[in-house]
Formats: sequence, C-alpha cells, structure tokens
Amino acid sequence: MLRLYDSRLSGNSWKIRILLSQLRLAYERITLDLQKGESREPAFLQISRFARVPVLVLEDGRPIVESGAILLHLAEGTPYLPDDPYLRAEVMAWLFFEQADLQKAIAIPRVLQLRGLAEGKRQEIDRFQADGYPGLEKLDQWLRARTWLVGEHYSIADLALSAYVSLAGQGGYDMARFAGIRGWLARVQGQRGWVQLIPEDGPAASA
Ligand SMILES: N[C@@H](CCC(=O)N[C@@H](CS)C(=O)NCC(=O)O)C(=O)O
Repeated sequence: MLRLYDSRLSGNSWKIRILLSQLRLAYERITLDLQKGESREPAFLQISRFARVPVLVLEDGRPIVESGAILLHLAEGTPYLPDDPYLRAEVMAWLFFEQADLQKAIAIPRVLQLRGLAEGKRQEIDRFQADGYPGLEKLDQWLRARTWLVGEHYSIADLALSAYVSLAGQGGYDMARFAGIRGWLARVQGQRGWVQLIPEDGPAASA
C-alpha cells in the first residue's frame, strides 16, 4: 500500500491527501509532529533527504519527496494531468511558480501566526507578505479571465496552487481584493473528492 508521511497543518501534505482522495487511492498515513523535531529523526531522514514532509513511499518502497513531484507522479495517466506536452509544461510552470513565489511567502507568516509567534516578528511577516502579494496579484489577474489555470479543465495546477492560497488569510494576507482567486477557490473546493485540511469533525486547528 502507498504510505504518506505528512504533518497535521502542512499545506504541502494536504495537496497530496486531496489528490489521493480524488484518485480514490488507499494509503497508510503517518503524521509527524514537526514541533517535536520528528522530521529530523534519523529513520525519517533515510526516506526524506530534505527532512520535510510530504513524502510518498511507493508500494515497492521507493520514496518520492517534494509535493510537486508527488503530484506529478500520482497524476500521470489521469485526467488531472494533461497528455499534451504544451499543457503539461503549463502545469509545471504553475507548480514552479507556486514554490518560488507563493509557498514560503504564505507558509512562514501562517506558521508564525498559528504557533502564536507573530508578536515581535512584524517586520519579518511584512517582508514575506511583500514577496507574496505580487504573486497573488498575478494569479488573480490570470483567473479573472479563466475558469482553470491550464486549458479547460481542473488539474494538479489548480490543486497545488489552491492549497496555500486558500490558507493565505491565516498568514495575515488580505484576500478580499482578489475576486478572481475567490471564485476559483470555490470551484476547486467543489471538485469531487476534494478534502479539507482538517476534517470538520477533527480537532480544532492549532499549531
Ligand atoms: N518544497 C517542499 C516544501 C515542504 C515543506 O516545506 N514541508 C514542511 C511542512 S509544510 C516541513 O516538513 N518542514 C520541516 C520542519 O518544519 O521540520 C514541498 O513542496 O514538498
């Protein structure tokens, strides 16, 4: 069976749980406690060379690190990744853009807020937001004229971008101005098999 190493609040791991659900793939879930340093334990480093979640371990025991790589692997041959080489390149362009321009800029202010560490870190948070807002503006512009990020269908580009973008409010971003993003997030979250980061009946979000 597939095995997913994740952590409870990790947006990168959430992306993988959404796709596994949409593909109806069974998997074993191992949730690490990052605050206890479990991502740096020797046994985990054997499968995660970057000391991070998510990691997907395939049925033959080989691990895949990096959320984008895991999504690409799982989506191969499914409707969530186009066959056309140009459209595949477009999907990858969005995956790279998310990692370079959005992911850290949203994740770090969010984690500081969720762990109650934002006090006294205003300048650091402002710097991350100054990096993140231009990316959000570009994404919003693109989406004002389109239903999906690539071509005419929902793909892993929409899935991957929507995860942290939907959490940006938790990082103190003012998302009210991004009407294109708001409509698109509702479409993404309405896709069959989409799952919440923390199930409604699960424990309340905390660091
Ligand atoms: N580029 C990586 C980023 C993964 C990442 O940043 N993971 C965080 C949680 S979201 C992590 O495991 N951090 C290790 C730690 O905090 O000890 C990906 O997309 O998978």
